[in-house]
Amino acid sequence: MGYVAIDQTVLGIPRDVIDKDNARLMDAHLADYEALAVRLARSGIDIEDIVSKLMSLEVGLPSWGMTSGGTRFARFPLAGEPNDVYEKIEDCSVVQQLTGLTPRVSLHFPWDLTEDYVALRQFGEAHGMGFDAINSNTFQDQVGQKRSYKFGSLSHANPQTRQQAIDHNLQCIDIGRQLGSKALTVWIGDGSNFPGQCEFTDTLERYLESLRAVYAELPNDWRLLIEHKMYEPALYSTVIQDWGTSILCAQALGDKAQCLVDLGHHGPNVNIEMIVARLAQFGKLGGFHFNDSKYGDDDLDSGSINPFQLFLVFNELVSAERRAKGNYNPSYMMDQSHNVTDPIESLLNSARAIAGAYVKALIVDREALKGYQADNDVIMAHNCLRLAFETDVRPALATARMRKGGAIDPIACYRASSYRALKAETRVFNPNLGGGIV
Ligand SMILES: [Mn+2]
Repeated sequence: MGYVAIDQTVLGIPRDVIDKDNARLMDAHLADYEALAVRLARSGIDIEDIVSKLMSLEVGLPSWGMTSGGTRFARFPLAGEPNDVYEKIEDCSVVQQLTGLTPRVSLHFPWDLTEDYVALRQFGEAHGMGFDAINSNTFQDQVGQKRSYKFGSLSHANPQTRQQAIDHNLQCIDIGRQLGSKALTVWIGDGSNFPGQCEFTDTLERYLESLRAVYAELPNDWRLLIEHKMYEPALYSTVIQDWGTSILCAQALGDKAQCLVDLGHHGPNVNIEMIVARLAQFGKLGGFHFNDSKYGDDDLDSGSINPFQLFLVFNELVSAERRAKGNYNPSYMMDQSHNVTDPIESLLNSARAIAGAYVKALIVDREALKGYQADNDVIMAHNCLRLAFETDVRPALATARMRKGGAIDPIACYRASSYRALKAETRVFNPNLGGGIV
């Protein structure tokens, strides 16, 4: 597939807006960067190493997170929000322009259906955007669909409904091939609302049989990512409820099947960083959906509620990366959508939180930590993590962003560009007041 150069003239934020905003902040930024460099050098860390590692971090954007769409209850449409997959890619490209961290978008079908995927791919490339994992959707019915998913999809009792869900996943693979995707993420809403509604073993058997049919058609260089979720929309049981069932299915399917961890899809107080470690240890950590939650949702911006948890997750990811010695490539993606902020601003904040957690994990003194652990020096082992977590790494993040053409302060720069207000003048306002997403 030919390389399409990024077309500077189509990008959402004019270059001079970024340059002007960076110039405004530059003196303070350089002083802060120097102070952080000195601080890290005292611990034997070269800030340039950290910045260059950070510059290779890539996190996928959720197409479904580009509209002010989702709670379970209501939408409050935003003037200038995107109406179709092309406009979503324009907005993703703004996040990429300002952060340099998000060069791919993860599409969701049938929500993102369009006519010509070669054209879509070229449009993405011209905007500096590639395509991450394709998400299938068999958790809601579409207009004109023959069979309902009300009582399940890949695990449905009726083989024709299962086949319809299989066919949809195969269609997603076909679209993904045209876009240059390398993964299919399967999350199903299948489960039960009442004890007795489903037989646990039979439904999982049917799910596995269906997924085998999908797996058989997966290109060799693709991954099948199995996403678990403890509850919702099914409120008593879900078929793929936790990482245990997820890894069992991934093992049963084969090497190309791996587990995807969504931070919001666990019971309260579950030690998610430990799940990350376990899946990585057994080669089954395939992907990650970043978000945050206070109670039982999966929609808030990364790091907005529990930044320490995000850091601890990255601490395990960095550990796993070091242990894997080059054989480590989970897909990092964001999965968030609520309805009280401009989604671009929320994604900019999430990108910063994710990058910050990664850098903090990179500066953990792992050798010292191992020594403290060997000596059972609990306080110093814990403080070793705390020291990294409490370090203000924002100047390193800003430097990495700038070196990729982005902004010292992405949100200030975005606001200075009036991007959303300008889009409100040209995009159709669709007062779709329907329910949100799950
Ligand atoms: Mn997710």
